[in-house]
Amino acid sequence: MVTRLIIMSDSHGDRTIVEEIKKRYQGQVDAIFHNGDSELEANDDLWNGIYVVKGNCDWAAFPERTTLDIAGLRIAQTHGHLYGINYGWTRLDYLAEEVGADICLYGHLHVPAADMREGVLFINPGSISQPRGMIQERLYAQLDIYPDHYHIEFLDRNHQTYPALTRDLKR
Ligand SMILES: [Mn+2]
Repeated sequence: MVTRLIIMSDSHGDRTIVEEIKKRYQGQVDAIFHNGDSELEANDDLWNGIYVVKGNCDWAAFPERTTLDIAGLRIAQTHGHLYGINYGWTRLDYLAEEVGADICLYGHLHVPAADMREGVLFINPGSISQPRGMIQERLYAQLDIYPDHYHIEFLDRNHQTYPALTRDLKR
């Protein structure tokens, strides 16, 4: 059995794409995540079925981080600004260690990334609305969890894979 997670972030007021991704995947995957900076209300029905955290641009009362156990793995989720991700890994590494995370989901940088660090998989899905840096594509991430490895793809707003970013990482 493969466990599949859908991860998005930094939609910055673009409610339509969040709703579209939710409609596409709800009931089809094991969990859907939004890593903050939605700039939407916390009581929006949209969030039923999405794990969401608070970004630096959010005013609504989202949690600053979540922890979720799924398929025998512990997933930590936070936007990243409170853990200094602009400046390095130290504090996010410490969060992952503190909560015993196998997977740590974050955002904030608007740059897609998948990194295995000290046995923890860190995923930034990039921004679904406002990309920054070298890859000027609006993206979200799909993580497939196999018994021995992770398969990560990043998809664009037309749900097409951005092949250069596809990764297989040993668990
Ligand atoms: Mn942002």
